[in-house]
Amino acid sequence: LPLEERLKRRIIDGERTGLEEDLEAALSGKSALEIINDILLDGMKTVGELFGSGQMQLPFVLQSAEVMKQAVAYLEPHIEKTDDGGKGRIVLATVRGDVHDIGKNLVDIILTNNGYEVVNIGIKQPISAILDAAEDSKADAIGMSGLLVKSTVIMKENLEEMNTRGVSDRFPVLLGGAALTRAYVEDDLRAVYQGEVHYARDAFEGLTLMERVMT
Ligand code: B1M
Repeated sequence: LPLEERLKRRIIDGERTGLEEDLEAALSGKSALEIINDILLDGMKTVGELFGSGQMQLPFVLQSAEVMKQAVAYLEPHIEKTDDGGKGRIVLATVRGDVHDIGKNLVDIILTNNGYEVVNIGIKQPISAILDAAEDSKADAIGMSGLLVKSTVIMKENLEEMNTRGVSDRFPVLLGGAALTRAYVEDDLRAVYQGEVHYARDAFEGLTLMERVMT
């Protein structure tokens, strides 16, 4: 198989032998971010389709996710960094009940490499833990990720809880994850939240939004 197809296949098959050699070879023609976006994420998309249609079982999805994480970890030092640190601080979490963290961790990498401080508190985080982290770190914004349909409901509940606690004017919120839609965030959730809430389709839009929130 040609290199790009082979890399995509490694994600789909959860095959890590020879992964680093292929990534190294790919780096001579593409940037690390291009490899992630154009090849690896395409592989994860196929995994999602195969799983969704019943052609792939969960343990294999997990293997694919592990190879994806390994590939991103290998590429991370090759991702372009800016020198200007301290542009702002964001708490990032995957919401309560949801374990998906590959997208959230990509957002972490992109923001960190572009001068933001990211307090990444992990997966399955209830709103109380997210708010504790935001208070403790004096965050400028809160980012929530979630891939399950039920996570979109939890995000709504979280925003309502933030209204109730009276912190909505202090914490602009960025939301992302495969089950969300722009319309749901910009129509439904904006009607709920008393502060600023934005939808990020991908990690790069997350960066653009963080830049906007900080100005
Ligand atoms: Co799960 N899973 N999974 N899964 N999984 C999905 C989400 C699913 C759509 C698959 C499917 O059916 N086709 C489906 C959800 C269906 C639904 O809710 N209606 C599903 C399911 C059902 C489940 C389980 C319930 C399965 C089960 O147990 N029977 C279970 C849930 C467990 C739980 O959460 N409680 C489960 C478990 C798992 C694994 C553990 C095996 C594994 C996750 C491993 C891990 O993350 N450490 C896994 C995986 C890998 C997937 C798919 C195949 C791939 C997800 C992924 O990593 N994509 C996924 C299929 C899909 O998404 N279509 C699926 C790559 C990643 C980079 O994309 O996270 O979307 P994503 O991030 C994007 C953007 O969304 C955005 O930026 C990224 C790109 O730049 N973004 C943000 C994300 N967060 C952001 C935050 C921001 C800004 C942008 O600012 C804050």
